[in-house]
Amino acid sequence: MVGDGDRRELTRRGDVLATKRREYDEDDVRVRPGKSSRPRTRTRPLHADAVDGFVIAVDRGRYTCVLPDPGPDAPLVTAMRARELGRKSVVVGDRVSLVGDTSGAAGALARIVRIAERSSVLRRTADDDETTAEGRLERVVVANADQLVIVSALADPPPRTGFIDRCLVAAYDADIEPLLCLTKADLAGPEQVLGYYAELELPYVLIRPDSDLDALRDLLAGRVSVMVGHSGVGKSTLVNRLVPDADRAVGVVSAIGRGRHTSTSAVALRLQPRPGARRSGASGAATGWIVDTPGVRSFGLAHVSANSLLHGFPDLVEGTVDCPANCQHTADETDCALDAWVAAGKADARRLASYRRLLASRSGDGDAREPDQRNPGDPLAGS
Ligand SMILES: Nc1nc2c(ncn2[C@@H]2O[C@H](COP(=O)(O)OP(=O)(O)O)[C@@H](O)[C@H]2O)c(=O)[nH]1
Ligand SMILES: [Mg+2]
Ligand SMILES: [Zn+2]
Repeated sequence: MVGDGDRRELTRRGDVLATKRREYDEDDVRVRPGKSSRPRTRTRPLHADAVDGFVIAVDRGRYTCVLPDPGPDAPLVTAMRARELGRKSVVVGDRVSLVGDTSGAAGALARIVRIAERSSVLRRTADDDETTAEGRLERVVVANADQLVIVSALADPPPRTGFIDRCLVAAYDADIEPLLCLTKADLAGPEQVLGYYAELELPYVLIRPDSDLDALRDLLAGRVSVMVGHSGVGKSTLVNRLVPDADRAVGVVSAIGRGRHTSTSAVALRLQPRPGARRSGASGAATGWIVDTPGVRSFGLAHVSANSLLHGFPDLVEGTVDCPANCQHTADETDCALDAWVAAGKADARRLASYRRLLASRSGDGDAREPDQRNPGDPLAGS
């Protein structure tokens, strides 16, 4: 179930209804009338002195922020929410305005007074992370991501195209570019997975223990990338190779966040431009960010319409032009044109099956069963 509260920042484009709740800004904040006879001001000062921050970690009401382009050793600023934010949530990836003590000195606490409009929003599934207060409250995992890095091993554990399909739908729906990152290429070839996606122009990289990561680094440079993948596929190994001091970075975040770093919370890690890579921007540094989402198993699609789900299946889109009006494209729709489309060899039957599995799972959003029980017939198909 996705409650109203979960939808408050949901905006979608195109054919999908925008359900954005009215956004509050500081002009809305009523200052309580004081005892003085001063005329009542309806607005607060606009915090002209506020500085920009980028939220890299969230832990129990404390937000770790970096100031723009401060270099690798710049202090991290710890902030709390200002009251005028109202019920607006702050998540990793948010670009915020900070006032107060932004020195980053020990014990210093700044306040977040504004959240910039988000260019994208990724939500986790309803069943993820009900163990922490933040997890129960907020289903937005990351804001402003440019790229979703879908990490899948080619073996051990075997690739699950159902999971990849779900991620692709979430990425296209959120207007985030997908990148398929196939790990353990030393153990198995990518032919089967790539064959399944042959009709899609899906960018991918192959990772093996001895491969240099230049191609991946170039794709990550200057962007905010979110990494997602099942346990055991090699995410931590990859992060540690990309960001050799990742553990230290997380440690710093944890110390500032007043406690243990919870393994379920997302953390943004700064990527250094690789030596020799072309540099961009006035600052000369094409800094990228990789967001690790350890507790996120998958992304929620409950809010995605049947037609928007199709964005993850561009090979099927053309097959729906002969569908009756309001066709839900499910297996129960006797006149759905997708069956004929597949029968005519225009698309892979496994793709239609995967699309329909997503359609079905979306109603409950978050099938609690193991992938193997869900898709007994097709070893590639689990989600
Ligand atoms: N053969 C092989 N093993 C890998 C590769 N990447 C990671 N592993 C191993 O896979 C296991 C799981 O890796 P880990 O990074 O912890 O996965 P995570 O759960 O996604 O963070 C570890 O034993 C790694 O050493 C790879 O490219 N090739
Ligand atoms: Mg790991
Ligand atoms: Zn149809």
